[in-house]
Amino acid sequence: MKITEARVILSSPGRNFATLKITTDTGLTGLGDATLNGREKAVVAYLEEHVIPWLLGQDAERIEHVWQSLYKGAYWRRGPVTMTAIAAVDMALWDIKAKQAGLPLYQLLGGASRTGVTVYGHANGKSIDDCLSEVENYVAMGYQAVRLQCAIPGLDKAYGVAKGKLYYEPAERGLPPMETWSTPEYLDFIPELFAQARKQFGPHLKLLHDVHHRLTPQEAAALGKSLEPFRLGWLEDPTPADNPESFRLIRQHTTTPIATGEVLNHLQDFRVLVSEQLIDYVRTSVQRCGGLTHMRQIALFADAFQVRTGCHGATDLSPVTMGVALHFGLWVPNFGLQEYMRHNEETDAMFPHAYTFADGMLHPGEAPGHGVELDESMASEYPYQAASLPVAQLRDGTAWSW
Ligand code: EZ4
Ligand code: CO
Repeated sequence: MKITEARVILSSPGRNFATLKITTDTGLTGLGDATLNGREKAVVAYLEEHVIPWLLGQDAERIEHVWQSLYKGAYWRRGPVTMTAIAAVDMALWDIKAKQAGLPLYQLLGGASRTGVTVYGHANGKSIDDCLSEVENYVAMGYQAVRLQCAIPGLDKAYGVAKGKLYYEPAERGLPPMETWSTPEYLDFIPELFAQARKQFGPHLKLLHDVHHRLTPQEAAALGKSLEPFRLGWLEDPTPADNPESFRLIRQHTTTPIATGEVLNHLQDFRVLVSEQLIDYVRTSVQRCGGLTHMRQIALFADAFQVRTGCHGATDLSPVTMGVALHFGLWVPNFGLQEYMRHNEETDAMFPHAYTFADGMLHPGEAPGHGVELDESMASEYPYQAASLPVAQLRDGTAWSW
C-alpha cells in the first residue's frame, strides 16, 4: 500500500492545531497530530520540507520501518520538533493499518486490558472556595480524579487558572504574555488548598497538583513533605527534568507520588528517572514522543520498574492525539491515569470522534482506526493565528521556568 499524498492542515478553532493527513493508493486515509504548542510552524516546515517528500511512495504498512528511517535517517536525533513530526506520521500510519484490518486500534495492540481509561479533570479558581466548587462539579460529573490549581494570594496571575469553566488554555494570540512568579507565597499557600480539599472530599478522591517546573529540588522536597498528610495522587513536574538526577533529592525526602515528563520526548530522557524509580508516572504522550511506536517502548520499559503511565492530555493535544492515547491507554499493562482537558465545542465538532465519556472514564469506541476524523471544510473556516505560551519572571524581572 503506497503513500500517494500527505498534507498538513493548520486550523485554529479557538486554539491552533496542525493535523497531518496521509492518503494511500487504496484510498485509505489516516490522521496524525503535529501540534507543538506555540511552535506549530516549526513542525509544519519540518514535515513539508523534509518528511513528506520522502514519505511519498513509501509503503504505508511498514510503520516500524518508516519510524526508524525518519528517526535514524534525520541524523539529528530527538528533540520536540523532530519527535512531534515523527509522531504525526506514526499516528496516521497506525490509523491506516487499523482501518485496513477493520479493527479499532486497541485490538492491534493486544486488546483491552480494562473497561475504560480513567481520566482526570482540571479544577481551578481565583480562591480556594472557587477551586473547591469546581472540584464538586467534576465529582458530580463522575470524575474520580481532579487536578487542583489556584491563584496565589499576592500574585496577579497563576499558572492553571482558567478564564472559563471546563476549559483551560494557556496559549494566547500574539507574543508571549508575561506572568510574575514568587516561590515563597506559593509554598505557604498550597498546603492549605489541599488541607481544605481533603477535608471536604474525604479520603478517596484522587487529588493532583502541577508545579509546572517552578521549584528547585530542595523546595520540591519540602513541598512534597508538607503535602504528605493530604495524600496526593501525584505532584507533577516539581522541578525541571533537564537534569534527571535532581529528582533523587526529592525522592529521598518525600513519599508524595511524582509525575513528570510532558516535555520529554525519548526513552533516554526517562532512563534514569524510571530505572532508579525516582518517579511514579511518565507524562509524555503519543504526540510528544514519536507516536504510538515509541510511546509503547517507553511504557513497557517503565513497567519493568513499576512506573505507570500518566499521559499529558491538555487542550493543545488535539482530539486525534486523544483518540490514539485512549486506544493506547485501554491496552497498556501499566496504565495509571490519563489527563483530559476538554476541548471547546468548535474543536469537538471539527474533529468528529468515536471516543465517549462516562463515569470518569473515556472509551476510544469501536470505529476502525483511531476513530477521529477531521472536517476539512470546517477547518478552513478557522485559519491559523500565531499564539504563544506565557513567559514567567520573578518580581525583579529574572526569567523563570513557566
Ligand atoms: O502547560 O499543555 O499538565 N498540563 C500542563 C499544560 C501545559 C500545556 C503546554 O502546552 O502542564 O497545561
Ligand atoms: Co503539566
